[in-house]
Amino acid sequence: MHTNEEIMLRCLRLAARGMGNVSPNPMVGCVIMKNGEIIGEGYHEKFGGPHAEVNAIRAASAPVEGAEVFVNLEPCSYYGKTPPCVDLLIEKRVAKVHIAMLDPNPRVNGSGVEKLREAGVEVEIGLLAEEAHRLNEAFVKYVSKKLPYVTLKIAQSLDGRIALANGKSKYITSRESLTRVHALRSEHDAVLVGAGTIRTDDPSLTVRLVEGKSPARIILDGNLSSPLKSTVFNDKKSRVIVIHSTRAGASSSRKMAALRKLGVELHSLPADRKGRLPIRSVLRLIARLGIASVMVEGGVEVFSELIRSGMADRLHLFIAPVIIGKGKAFADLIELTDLKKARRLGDIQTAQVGPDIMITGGF
Ligand code: AOF
Ligand code: ZN
Repeated sequence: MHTNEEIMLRCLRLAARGMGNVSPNPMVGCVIMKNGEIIGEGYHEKFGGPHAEVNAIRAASAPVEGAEVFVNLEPCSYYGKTPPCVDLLIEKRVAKVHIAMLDPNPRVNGSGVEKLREAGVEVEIGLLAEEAHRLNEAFVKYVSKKLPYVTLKIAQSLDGRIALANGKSKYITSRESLTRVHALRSEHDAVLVGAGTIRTDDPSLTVRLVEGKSPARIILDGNLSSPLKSTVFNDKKSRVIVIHSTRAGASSSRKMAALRKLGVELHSLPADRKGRLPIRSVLRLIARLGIASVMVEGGVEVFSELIRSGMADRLHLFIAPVIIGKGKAFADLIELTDLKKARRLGDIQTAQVGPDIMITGGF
């Protein structure tokens, strides 16, 4: 026999198989039970493809009439790229639906449950709600705030440096950490760096050490100063997006044409008084591009600004057992006079990765 919790856990496991392929849609898994047996299961496999409920019903080995359906997100109630799952569940005359969490998508948000109940289908909400929220944290933020979920990935020395004073930082952490970073990249829709990181590191920002798709690469380059020969502009491994200031756009038409020819997407924003791209507008723009999660990989300016503005959601800090001496710390541009105002993280986890320590925390 399976407990309801075990079955919902199975939904979450199935859902997670869609990681990297469904965003900006949620990861959803569905299990159908009849007489204490699993008669069908499925998950949302691909963005734009059938929803979890549809796949589970299609896979069912027996009629689903009178069955109990488990799904980690409220079934949808509107015509998107696919017809409403709620209609299908009603038409198939299922008896009961167990939902881990309501769909924060304003087009659903409770109306799926309402429609099911009106049609006489029993609904239970809240089983493993916390786990379900965590799995779809990026989707929840994206759909309810129209902002991407922001993860900071930082590699530093034992003495807290992400680079030498001259900017050199390749490589502070181990190959094992780098492999972990590639896995994290593949779980995000995009990676983001400032133009300084492009100039000093010339990173590729792709996924090479693990299986998985390379995320879009976003470069914050207010002045359009990144060299045309930079690796990101030339390797054609994934979408490249440059965000620059409106003013730079007006005076750099040759460079912009050259970048476009390389397949780079260009977007502009008005800079602030100090000539910087306002981070909130940057994130809004990223969300408008359909990107629900971004992993930020440098440098000091971007990290400091995201932390200061409270726009970062999660931190993955890799600490290598190496001492560098004079150099840069990731939040060097933050200056406080009151310790009470310092950003303290919660939900801390630690792990050893090869010779390095990985600390994960929530802002
Ligand atoms: C999914 N997969 O298994 C469920 C979703 O454009 P559509 O038709 O794919 O609809 C996307 C919305 O459907 C999504 O934002 C979410 O609110 C809801 N549920 N979506 O991609 C699923 N159950
Ligand atoms: Zn649906």
